[in-house]
Amino acid sequence: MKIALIRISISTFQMLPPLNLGVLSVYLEKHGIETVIIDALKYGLDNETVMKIIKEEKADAAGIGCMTAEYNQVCALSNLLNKNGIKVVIGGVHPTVFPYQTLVDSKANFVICGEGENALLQLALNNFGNQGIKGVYSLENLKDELSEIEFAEPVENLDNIPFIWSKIDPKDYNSRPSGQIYKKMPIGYVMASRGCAYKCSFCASPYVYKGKVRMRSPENVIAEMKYLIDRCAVREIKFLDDNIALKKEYLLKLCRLIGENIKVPWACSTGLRATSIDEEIVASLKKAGCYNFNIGVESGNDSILKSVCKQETTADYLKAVKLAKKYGMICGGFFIFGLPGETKKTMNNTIKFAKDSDLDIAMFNVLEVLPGSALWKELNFEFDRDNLTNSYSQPRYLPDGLTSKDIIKTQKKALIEFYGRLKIVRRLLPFLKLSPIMYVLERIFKK
Ligand code: B12
Ligand code: SF4
Repeated sequence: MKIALIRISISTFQMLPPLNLGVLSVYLEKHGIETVIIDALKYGLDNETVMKIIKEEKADAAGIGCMTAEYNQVCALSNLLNKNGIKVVIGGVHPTVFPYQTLVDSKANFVICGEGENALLQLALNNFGNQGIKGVYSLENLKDELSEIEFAEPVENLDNIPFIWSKIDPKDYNSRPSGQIYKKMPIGYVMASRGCAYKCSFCASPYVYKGKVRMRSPENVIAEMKYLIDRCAVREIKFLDDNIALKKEYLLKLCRLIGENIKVPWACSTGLRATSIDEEIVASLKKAGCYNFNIGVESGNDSILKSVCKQETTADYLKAVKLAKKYGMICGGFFIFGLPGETKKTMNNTIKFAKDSDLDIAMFNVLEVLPGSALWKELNFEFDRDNLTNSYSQPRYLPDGLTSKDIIKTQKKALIEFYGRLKIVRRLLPFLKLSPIMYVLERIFKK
C-alpha cells in the first residue's frame, strides 16, 4: 500500500516544512508502508494538480492534514479525490475537534482524532478497513458532533519516530521562515517535546494533547540537530516546542549537550513561558549558542491575563526580558488584541507595555478564536466555514464596546509605534533580511 500525504495550499505568511506529514511518513515507512509527501503549499499546487500527482505516484490512498484555516480547501480536495475513487483520511487539529462535520463536508472515508502515527499505520496495514482502530472514525460510527470520541493511541516514546529529514529537505523552506529573525539559512526545525501542561484559554494545544507532555531524550534531539547540520547543510536551528523550558533539568541538560556538540546558532522561536525561566536557564541558553527566545505576553493588562488563565503576570514578563537583555539575547513577545475584557484603554496599555518592556521584537496578533480552545466554548462560537480567516488579523469576536475597525487600527498602530523606534531598528539591523521585512509590510498594508 502507498499513501500520499498532502498539505493543501492556502495563503499564509509563514511556511515551514510540514512536520506533521514528515513524522507520519517516516513512521509508516519504518513499518513498511510506502508514502509520498505532496506539499501543495510549498509549490502552490491546485487540487487538480494534486490529484494528478497522486495518480502518477500510483498512491492507493490519500491522507490530508487539516488545521481550521485549511478546512475549505481540504474539503474541496477530499471531495475531488472521492469522486475519482481515491480513499481519503483527514487528520490534524480541526477533524480532531469536529470529526463528524469534517466527514460530512469532505466525504472522506475516515478522520483520525488526535496524533496520527499509530492510527494511520493500523489503517494502512488494514488496507483502509477500520476494524475498531482507536481514534479512527467514519460516518458509520459517528452519529453527530456530540458522539463521544476517543483519541488515537499516541507514540509514547517520541524517540521511536525516525528523523523526518530523509523525506523533507529544509533547504526547500527558505522563503518564509518561522520567527521574525534568523542569522543563517537554511534553517532546521526541531521539536523536542509534544504537548503543554498549561491551559491558556485562547490556545488549542491543551485540548489536542490533553495537557500531557512527552519529551524526547536530549541525546535524540542532539542526534537530530547533528543530522540536520551534517546531512542537510542546515546553518541555524529553531525549536518549535510549546514550551521547551517546562522541565528545568531537561533544558539544562539539553543546553549542556548542545554546547558540547552543536556549533550553529539556535533559537526558541515558538516561545518559552516567562515563568519557566530563571537566570540559570537563560545563562545556559546563551552559553549553548541560543541567541533568541520569544515569550507569549499576550496582553499588558494583568486582569486580562488572569481572565485567559495565563497564570503569568506582566511582572513575570519584565523579569524574563531583563534576563534576556542581561545575557545579550534577542527577546520577542507575542501579543493578542481583542481578548475578552479588552477595551481601547487596555489595548493602548498593551502597546505601552510592549514599548516600555525593552522587548526587541513584538508580534501583534488579533484574537483568533480557535476550535479546540477553551475560549471557543466559553464564547459559544459555532463553526462557520463561510467565515474562515487564517492570519490572526481579522477579528471575529468583538469585546463589548469595540469594533472590528478599532482592533485592526490598534494592531497597525502597535506595529508602527513599536518598530518605528530607532533603538529597535538598530537592534534588528544585523538580522535585516528581505523575508521578515516583507512580513511586517504585508501585515501593515494588507489591513
Ligand atoms: C509549528 C506550527 C506552525 C507552523 C507550521 C505548521 C505546519 N504544519 O505547516 C506555522 C508557523 C507555519 C504555523 C502556521 C499556522 N498555525 Co500553527 N502551529 C504550529 C505548532 C506550534 C506545532 C505544529 C507541529 O508541527 N507539530 C508537530 C506535529 C508532529 O504535530 P501536529 O501538527 O499536531 O500533527 C499531529 C496530529 O495533529 C495529526 N495530524 C496532523 N496532520 C495529519 C494528517 C493526517 C493525514 C493524519 C492522519 C494525522 C495528522 O498527526 C500528527 C502526528 O501526531 C502548533 C501547536 C502545537 N503544539 O501543535 C500550532 C497550531 C497547529 N497552529 C495553529 C494555527 C491557528 C496556525 C495558523 C492558522 C496561524 C495563522 N493564523 O497564521 C497558521 C496556518 C497556516 C499554514 N497552513 O501554514 C493552531 C491550530 C488550531 C486550529 N484549530 O486549527 C495550533 C494548534 C496552535 C494554537 N494556537 O492553538 N503553525
Ligand atoms: S499558549 Fe503556550 S503556555 Fe498557553 S496553553 Fe498554549 S502552548 Fe501552553
